[in-house]
Amino acid sequence: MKKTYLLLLAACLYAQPLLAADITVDKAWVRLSPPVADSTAAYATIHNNSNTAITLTGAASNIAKKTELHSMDMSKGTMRMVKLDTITLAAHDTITLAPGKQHLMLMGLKHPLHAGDNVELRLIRANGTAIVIQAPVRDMR
Ligand SMILES: [Cu+2]
Repeated sequence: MKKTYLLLLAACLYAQPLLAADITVDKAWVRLSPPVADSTAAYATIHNNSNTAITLTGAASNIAKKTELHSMDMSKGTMRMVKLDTITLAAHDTITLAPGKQHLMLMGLKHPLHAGDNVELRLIRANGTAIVIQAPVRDMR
């Protein structure tokens, strides 16, 4: 019993740098696109755990030639995608990248995706550092 507790404690201590990260990302996933499509979107929930605002200035992925921050905009009755230069998370803010909302746009896919693949996504911060995420490909049809 005591041994288990100590192991758990060790695991917690080991994990602390991760927990202390100012940005954490969960529920990341990439939409499975039709084989003919050369772009797709990725979604995630991003938490700012810090006391200061954090600005994301871009994104990247190893499977796409270009990855952009996008939002959806309704104008003249038409929904269209708009490229965002930045996404800012206020202190202790959480933003949800989701279908029909803000998302990461993966353009120029280097190879067709398959459900269950793991895709590496990088969120680039204004200070030049990147948050690296692994996101599974999901078939939402
Ligand atoms: Cu888009």
